[in-house]
Amino acid sequence: MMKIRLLLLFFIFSFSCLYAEDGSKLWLRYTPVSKEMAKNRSITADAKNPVAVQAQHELATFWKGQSIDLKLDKKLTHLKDGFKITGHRDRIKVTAHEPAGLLYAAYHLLQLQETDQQVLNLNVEEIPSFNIRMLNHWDNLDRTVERGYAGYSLWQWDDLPGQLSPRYEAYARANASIGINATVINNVNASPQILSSEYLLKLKGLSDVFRRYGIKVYLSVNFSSPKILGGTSDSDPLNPQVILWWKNKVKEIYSVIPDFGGFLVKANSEGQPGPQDYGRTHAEGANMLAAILKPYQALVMWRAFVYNPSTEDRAKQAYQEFVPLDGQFSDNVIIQIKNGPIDFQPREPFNPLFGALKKSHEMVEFQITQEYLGFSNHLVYLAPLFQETLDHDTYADGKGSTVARFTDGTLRPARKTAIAAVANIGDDTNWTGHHFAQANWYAYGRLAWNHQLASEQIAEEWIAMTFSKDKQFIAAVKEMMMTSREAAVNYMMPLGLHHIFAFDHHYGPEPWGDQKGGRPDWMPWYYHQADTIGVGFDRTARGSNAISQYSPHVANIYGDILLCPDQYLLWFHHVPWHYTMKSGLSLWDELCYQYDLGVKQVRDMQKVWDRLENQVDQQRFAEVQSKLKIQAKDAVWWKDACLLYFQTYSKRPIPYDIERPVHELEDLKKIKLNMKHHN
Ligand code: BDP
Repeated sequence: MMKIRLLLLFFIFSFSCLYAEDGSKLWLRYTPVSKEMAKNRSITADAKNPVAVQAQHELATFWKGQSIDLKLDKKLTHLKDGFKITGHRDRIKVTAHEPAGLLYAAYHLLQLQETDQQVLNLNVEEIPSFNIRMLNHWDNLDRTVERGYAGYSLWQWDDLPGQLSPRYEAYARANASIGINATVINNVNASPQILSSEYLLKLKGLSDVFRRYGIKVYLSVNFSSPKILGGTSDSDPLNPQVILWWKNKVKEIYSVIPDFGGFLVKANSEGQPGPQDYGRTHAEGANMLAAILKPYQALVMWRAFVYNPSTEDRAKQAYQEFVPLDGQFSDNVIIQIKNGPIDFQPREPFNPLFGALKKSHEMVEFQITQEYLGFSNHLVYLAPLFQETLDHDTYADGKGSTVARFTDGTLRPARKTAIAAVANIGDDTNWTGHHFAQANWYAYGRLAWNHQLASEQIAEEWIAMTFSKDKQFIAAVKEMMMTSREAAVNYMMPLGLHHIFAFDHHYGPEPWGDQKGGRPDWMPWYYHQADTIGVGFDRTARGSNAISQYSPHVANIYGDILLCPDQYLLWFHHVPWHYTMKSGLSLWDELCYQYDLGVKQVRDMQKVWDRLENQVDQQRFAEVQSKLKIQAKDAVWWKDACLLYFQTYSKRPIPYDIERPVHELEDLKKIKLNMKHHN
């Protein structure tokens, strides 16, 4: 009896081990076809290119249908690196213009298979929305990751190029499976060292792996590299010695990485060097590099994230610096613009630079890593945030001038269109710290491929491939994901509040924050402007007039307190506590209910997840469950901190039908987390 029991236990144990999941496979949990099945199939490719071979290999290993023919057709230029798939499950023809298109088609087919979709009469044509679909890693050479919450950097510089971690290929494959075709591997606060000959050889090791998956490597460069690395007298972009140094450096890069993509530059921003150090403009700096890269068909992504403490409203500065330069940038420069005018807040209106630049190429930069969204502790599904920005109508060229259409080549023809996002990837086993943060990497890739996809659909695909194909399971998890971003906005910064985070590390609330000697534009009070009359930043004509940077149609709506949507109210207006909101409540009461709603929404997320316990493997279930507990506690922390603090100004009671605060304001003010961020 005892023996049988032991045996039984052993079986159960090995069974659960077999199915134990640690998240390392991401959404790529395909199971290989049996040897038997593999024998009777034909998966052919007429191209010998390594990317095409990879496509063939993926299908040969995982596709459960009969025959697939992969073909390149040089005439089909309109496809770009997209693809065409025709036929039915057992006889499929894939055509592409680029080898990468064949690979994307392979993953498309596998996605259909893995999500149980009909593969009967296929007639699919997919053309990507943007030419360059890019990840930005903020990885330092010492393997710390700026704003990274998933362990150390994936790039093991000490071992490169001799030793290649298997994760490089897994990373490239995951990216290719969602259409990402470009990666900036180092921090925008760039070390000049990355351009040393030693590091370029290490980089070659990475780029050789990535190339097989259709991914090009780009670098963030430090504008002072010529002086620091090359010993020139300065790094003035008009100094012939400096230009010569860059020329030689670029030549060297191409001698080791023939398909190198180009440079990303953070210049004259947050203390980084740049052309302004020498009295030159952003355009002069960008164009110098662009001219050198042009013969190689390469690009300069020049960031518009600039601000300094002297401006009266940080939200205005990028526009003020860049609009006067419009028309001066070379055609292989793309201005890389953060989605909102401040900095990756839980919710921001769109950046007014979109559309305002009439003659320059522009691209969106999102942040997948959750610097301002609870790090990898909070479940926040970001597809709705990405979509909100892309679908925003700027009205800059009349109705329908969405951010997506300004950047995808529709309204502003561009040599190359692009989109970027700051990665949330590190060397954690599950890649992203939180199992659900994988969905944000996935969703970004899917939207970069097709910005018309709905967040719901992307969530469904991801859940089915990552967890379970069960319909009820998908519906429940999708609902949880879809509310998660609003929940975060509600418990952190509802109604247009922004940047009231704890200093420096940005985890948790600190609306009272006032660091001695700190820059005013890094202080929460600068952003919330709370006083005994009300709260919010007046950006109307009576205030900073940032509103004037938007097209008149948008400015009229946002600038009018009666028309401004609630979600941006305190972004654009300083509103009295007693002001009657659209709901009929006073601003103060509304604010209280919003915070309370955020807490409730997280509680509901916990309930949904706990109910699914039997449908998720044990490890991932438990890990997500414990993160949700942290999120629920943090939500209460946010609510109490913000309401108790703002109450010192509003002097009004917290409505009696909502949960009472469980903290004392004075205790919350004492919390100092030991989390320095790495620059
Ligand atoms: C801010 C981050 C900072 C980055 C900067 C940037 O706090 O660490 O260096 O953005 O985008 O959000 O350059």
